[in-house]
Amino acid sequence: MSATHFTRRDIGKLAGAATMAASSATTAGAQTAQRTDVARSAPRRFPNGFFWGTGTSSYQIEGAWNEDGKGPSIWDTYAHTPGNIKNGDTGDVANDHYHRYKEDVALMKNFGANAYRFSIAWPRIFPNGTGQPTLKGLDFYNRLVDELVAAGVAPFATLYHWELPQALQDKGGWQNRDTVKAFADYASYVTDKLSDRVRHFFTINEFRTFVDLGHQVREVRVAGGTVTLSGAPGLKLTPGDLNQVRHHAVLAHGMAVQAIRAKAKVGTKVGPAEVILCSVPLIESPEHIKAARIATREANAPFLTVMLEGKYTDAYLKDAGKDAPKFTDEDLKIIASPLDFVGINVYKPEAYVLASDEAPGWRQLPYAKGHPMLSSRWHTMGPEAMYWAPKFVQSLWNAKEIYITENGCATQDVISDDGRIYDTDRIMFLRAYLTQLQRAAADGVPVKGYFQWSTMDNFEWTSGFSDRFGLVYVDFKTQKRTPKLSASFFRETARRNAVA
Ligand code: PNW
Repeated sequence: MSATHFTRRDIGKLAGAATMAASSATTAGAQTAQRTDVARSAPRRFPNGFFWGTGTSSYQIEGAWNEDGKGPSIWDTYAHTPGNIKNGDTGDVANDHYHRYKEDVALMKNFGANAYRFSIAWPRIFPNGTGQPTLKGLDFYNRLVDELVAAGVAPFATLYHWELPQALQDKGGWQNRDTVKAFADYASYVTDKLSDRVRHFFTINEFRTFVDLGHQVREVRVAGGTVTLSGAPGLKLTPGDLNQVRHHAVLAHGMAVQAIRAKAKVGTKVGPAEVILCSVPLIESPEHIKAARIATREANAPFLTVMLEGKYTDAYLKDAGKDAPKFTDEDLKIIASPLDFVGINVYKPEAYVLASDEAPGWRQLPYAKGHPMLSSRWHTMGPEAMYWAPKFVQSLWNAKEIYITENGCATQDVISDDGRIYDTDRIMFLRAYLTQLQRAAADGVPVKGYFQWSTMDNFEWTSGFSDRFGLVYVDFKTQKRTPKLSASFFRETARRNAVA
């Protein structure tokens, strides 16, 4: 069988799903008949009630960058500045999701998702960051949420996926403590309007990424070396100023948690969605596991650790010295406001580590030159992170509920002669990571849901449209959406509530 000679039925057999198309007419009986063999092999099941979702963010898909009274964000400014984004791409139109959200919700329903993580663009609601809201901006999210609920897809909303209103950046952005209060006010307004239908709110997405990439640069270890990453607003602050921005970001999270609790309908849950820097023990023996756990706690000191412990670690403050953030005890109490869940984005290990006799007690290993990479230049393969990250969140901080708020990879998808996209690399990636997540769940780690990144190809920040993360292929010239083979894999996994 060559790749170009698959029939629809072959695909169904391969992926264990009837087909990925909405128009599929395969009967339930035929599906069961095909599946008896799979069910008896390793079931790799997830807990009952598990959420199977995909994720996106507003700037990456919505387009309509200046419609219906929306104010500019720092990403509009950054992407409009020549030289910042690969191929000069921008999110001005992106996936045109602002106008095509109904079609996109239908896609999610077709690939069997029962949850969707999206973000709300702050300057769509408050064009200047504070003051008068625009009702048309809010209305878009009202319609989106209604559409999701009608489709049986639970909405999970992120309040900040990096779109600071430019008007606030002009007043110092996250360097200015007033931004913290402005964020809490915006969170309060949105909760009041949406929490009758949105039961899960994420405060801020990837503190580490927007703070460090946007206000300095970040070096990431990859196979054979390191790469440097950057982002909006494109500043290069001193270490002391950077630490203060980090502090303001977690303070904004804490104040938003309190604002959401004050306004939310009964049963609304709230937590962060942070990209955890997870050290993975290269060898799974007690000494190396312990070293990796301590390393993970320290690496996350300015973000998850302070949110969950209510203090900066001694090592973080000592290392920072005179550059440590300025804060009060009251700040720390706010930052550590009790959470309903911890959301973590897991793409790769921060590093593989081994225990060491020398301080600080562990050694980060360089990635081997030939270590497998995914298409993004920062993306090293490391499925074990999907076991150890939730495991450490439980053992370090005793989290009651854990969500995997992002996991996925970019691929260099091509449309085959038969019109399909055979993203075998994405399926390999997802299966490897999900197998590790299931291992954590089987250990009793309280994972409640998993959000694949991303629902569809979209604007991948400084990489523009060149890194394709979707379960659904998007032709950005025509806006045509085509589910990839991985959408069938996702659908079968969600249907079975087990790794397919
Ligand atoms: C996340 N890294 O960014 C963001 O939350 C998404 O908006 C983005 O599209 C997605 O992951 C894919 O990049 C990351 O260097 C940026 O490890 C950098 C890293 C991880 C995630």
